[in-house]
Amino acid sequence: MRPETHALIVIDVQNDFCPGGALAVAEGDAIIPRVNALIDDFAVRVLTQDWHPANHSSFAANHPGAQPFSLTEMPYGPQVLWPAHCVQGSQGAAFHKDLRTDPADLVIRKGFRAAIDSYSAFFENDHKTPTGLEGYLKTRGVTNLTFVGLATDFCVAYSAIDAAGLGFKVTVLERACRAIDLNGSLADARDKMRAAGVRLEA
Ligand code: VGL
Ligand code: ZN
Repeated sequence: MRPETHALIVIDVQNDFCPGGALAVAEGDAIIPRVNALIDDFAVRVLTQDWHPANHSSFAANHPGAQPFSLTEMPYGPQVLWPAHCVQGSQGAAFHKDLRTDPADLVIRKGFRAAIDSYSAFFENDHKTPTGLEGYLKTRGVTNLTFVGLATDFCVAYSAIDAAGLGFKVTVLERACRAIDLNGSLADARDKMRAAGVRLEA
C-alpha cells in the first residue's frame, strides 16, 4: 500500500467511453482489471466522471450543421465538437459496471456547465475556473499523483499537465489508459505531457 501522500486519479471510466458507448475509446474497457488492481494499491483514490447537461456546448448536435469531431472556436479557445456523451443521469454517464467504485474517497464531476467544457479534473477548458480538486488533494497532504483512465490524449493529458503546473509530482501509467487519437492528438498530448514534466510510464 502506498503512503497517504500518493493518490490514484481514475479519469472517466464510464460506459460512453467504452466499446458500445457514444464516444467509445478503442479497448477502453481493457484497462479496468489494471485500474481495479491499482485501486487496492493506493490509500487515496479519486474518480472523475464526465457529466454534461443535454444542452452542452461541446456536443456537435447543439451546433446546427456541425459534424462530430470537427473543431469550433469558443470564447475560451478551440474546442472539438463531440458526439453527445455522458449526459447527466444517463446509462452512458454511469461508471463501467466492472470498475470498483466503492473504495473511492471522492468522485468529482466535471463538464456540468453548458457553456464550457472541462477535460481536466482541475480546471475547466478556460484553464482558469477551478473544480476544487486541487484544494481537496492539498488539504489532505497529497503530493504525488498517478493518473489512469480515459482518454489518454484528452482528459488524462489535460489533468496531468494541470497537476504538474500545480506542483504535484505526476505519473501517467499508460498501460492503464487508452486514447481517442484524433488527428495525431495522442502524439501531441505525449509531447506536451513530457514538456510539462509529467512522467510517462509504460
Ligand atoms: C473526454 C472528450 C470529451 C475524455 C471527455 O474523458 O477524455 N474526451 N469529453
Ligand atoms: Zn465530455
